Amino acid sequence: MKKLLLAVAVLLYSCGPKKTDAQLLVERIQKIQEKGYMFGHQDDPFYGTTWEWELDKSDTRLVTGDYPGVMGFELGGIEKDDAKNLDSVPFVRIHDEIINHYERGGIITISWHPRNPKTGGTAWDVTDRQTVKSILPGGENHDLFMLWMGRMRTFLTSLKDSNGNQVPFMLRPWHEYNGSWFWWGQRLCSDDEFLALWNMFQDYMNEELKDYVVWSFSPNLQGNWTADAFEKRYPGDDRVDLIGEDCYQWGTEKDFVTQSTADLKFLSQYASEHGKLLAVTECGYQNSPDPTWWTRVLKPVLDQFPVSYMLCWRNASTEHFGPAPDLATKDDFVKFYKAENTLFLEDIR
Ligand code: BMA
Repeated sequence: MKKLLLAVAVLLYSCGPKKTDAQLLVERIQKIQEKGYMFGHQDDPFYGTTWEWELDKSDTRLVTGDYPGVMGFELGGIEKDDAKNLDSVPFVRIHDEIINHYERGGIITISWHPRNPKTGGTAWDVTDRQTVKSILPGGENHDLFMLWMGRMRTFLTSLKDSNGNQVPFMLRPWHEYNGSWFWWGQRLCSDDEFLALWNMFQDYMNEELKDYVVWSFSPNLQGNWTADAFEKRYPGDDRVDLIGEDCYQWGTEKDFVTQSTADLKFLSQYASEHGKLLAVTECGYQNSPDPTWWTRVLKPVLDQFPVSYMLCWRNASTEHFGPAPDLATKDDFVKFYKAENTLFLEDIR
């Protein structure tokens, strides 16, 4: 009898729907978010303000002693089979650092700034308003773009940990679409074309990666969202796991605080009503001109909302956004790091 009960229990257990790695990642982020928000940094392991390409180095760790919870990686260039991405990072290195961060317990987010498939220019080439249309089914560049997406997918499916298991990650395509500086931007395609682009890309990636991708929908700072405006290019609840926004301070502190507070108010409400995660998918104040920006400007905005992570952009030789040991923002960043609700790698594993 005991054996029979056990067998029934095992059977019932194994019949229950098994959660995918993507669902488990969403649940992990939800749980983390109850404690605060993770700090993220783009290209953290590749270069900083005082070093380049060394192994096992990180500006975040040089300042705080810990790694970011989230690391962001960029795949622009993979579409052409380039050896290095558009920021000169070798794809083999990107591959290895994604796995390193995953294996140390961190979370990965991936962006893609593919070249303009119609003009051959960069992602920022906005000279042709037919680019999106031209890559949709029936368009003259559809086959080319299928090839580009194929190369992207081949890279993504090569992300296996040392046990041979696929690494789950957040994928954040077509970001800042509400601006008009990328070929997929607001004035470069219609709402229907944008949605068709999102769906085509997502469906293609999902053919092989459905169980491993947390889909991140990420407009740029808007300042005046309405549900109507937001929903025009929102792919739908069945297609999005996380709603985020790229929130940089480009102008005055007052504008940044007013606009990001307004947007996060709208987005947090939308995300909560639709059961989605919320994040600040990119942020920063270029070249760190304000030594107390982290705790005096950014933190009070973030603290008001259920943000799961914020990711500051890269520390390149041409521009930097994150913490670094040689910057006047260093002490303030340590203060930010020490706050209860800012979470780094050790806080999430
Ligand atoms: C932008 C800048 C560029 C970079 C691109 C992709 O915001 O940092 O220099 O090439 O992101 O990483």
